[in-house]
Amino acid sequence: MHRLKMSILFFVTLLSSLSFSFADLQVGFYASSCPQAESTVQAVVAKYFAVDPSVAAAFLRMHFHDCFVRGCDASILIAPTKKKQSERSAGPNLTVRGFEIVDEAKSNIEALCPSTVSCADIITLATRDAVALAGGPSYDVPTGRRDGLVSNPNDVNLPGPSLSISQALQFFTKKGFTLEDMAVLLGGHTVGVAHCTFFRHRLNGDPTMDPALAAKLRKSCGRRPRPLKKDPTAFLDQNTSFVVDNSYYNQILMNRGVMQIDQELALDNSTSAIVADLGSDSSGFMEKFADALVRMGSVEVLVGSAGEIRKICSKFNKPSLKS
Ligand code: HEM
Ligand SMILES: *[C@@H]1O[C@H](CO)[C@@H](O)[C@H](O)[C@H]1NC(C)=O
Ligand SMILES: *[C@@H]1O[C@H](CO)[C@@H](O)[C@H](O)[C@H]1NC(C)=O
Ligand SMILES: CC(=O)N[C@H]1CO[C@H](CO)[C@@H](O)[C@@H]1O
Repeated sequence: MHRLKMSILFFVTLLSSLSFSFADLQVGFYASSCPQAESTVQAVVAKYFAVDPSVAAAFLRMHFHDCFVRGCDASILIAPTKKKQSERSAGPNLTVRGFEIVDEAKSNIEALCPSTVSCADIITLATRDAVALAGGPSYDVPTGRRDGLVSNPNDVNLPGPSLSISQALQFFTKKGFTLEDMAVLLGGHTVGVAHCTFFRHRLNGDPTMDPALAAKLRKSCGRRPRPLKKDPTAFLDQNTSFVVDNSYYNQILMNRGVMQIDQELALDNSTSAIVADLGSDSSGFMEKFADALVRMGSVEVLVGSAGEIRKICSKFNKPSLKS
């Protein structure tokens, strides 16, 4: 009797580990279970993009923050409640945006195929679509992610804007990325904005910033530091601020990086040659950026029967097991 139970247990364990290893991410994962999944996300992203092209920046940053904390599991989408904090309560998440776009895509998809398409895949697809709309590469992205059951502000450990290249690199190597990958992914700063609080210390006599840019940013940031909600912002790529292109690299080569990490990328001996290459090779950048985004979207994903498919992206289906 006991042996029978043991062997059933063994068999069940074997089965579930097999199904885990087979159920990897794949392009077109929803082709039969929810054929309209990808087009539904695309339509919602396009609708928002038409009004505000900064959605490309919103999704690139959301995707990065999701994938670099507990893997790409939509843990970033969980709304904090009075009783319980979540990743969104953590400092670096304060200015992540685009939540309402994910919610709209999710509710449209739920109406077509309930409990089938994960929120983690919606972030990934929306990022892909927004990047293409903003002039960046068009690429296939594998899907099949599951949504996580944990979202804890204490897990949020993301690189800060004033780190050195070697300090920042530690965050990327932990997730399986090389120095060149990091340089390519930082190309995400080709769109979007930063609040003055993240670069204000560079505006008075930092010799690595173009004095004309410093003067411009001093003017727009004002003299006094402001709370984040009222803090002015500046474009990270001062040349083509809404376009996913390689102009970020040419800007930082001209000392026109806004945050310290951006300028460091051009100045550090370990990355300056990579930056020069990316700046002079537009199609090379497009290809490498797409490839790096696909790999970023595969970091520590949940697949198979792990996690769940959330019905509402900002809430767990069932109470989470851990906090
Ligand atoms: C060392 C790595 C990185 C650091 C230190 C960093 C830091 C920052 C900081 C401080 C901001 C400004 C946030 C604000 O003021 O609201 C920002 C914005 C942004 N980051 Fe990064 N980031 C890094 C890597 C990445 C990566 C890998 C991506 C995506 C591929 C990315 C995409 C963006 C985008 C698009 C924005 C603009 C967001 C917006 O306009 O709302 N970043 N980043
Ligand atoms: C600025 O953008 C234009 C494209 O609009 C590009 O041709 C040019 O090389 C860019 N300049 C720099 C310095 O990035
Ligand atoms: C970079 O290399 C140059 C010489 O090739 C050297 O003078 C400089 O100190 C190096 N900088 C850093 C930060 O290692
Ligand atoms: C976008 C978002 O949910 N931001 C939250 C970040 O954390 C602060 C503090 O807990 C909340 O007030 C914000 O709503």
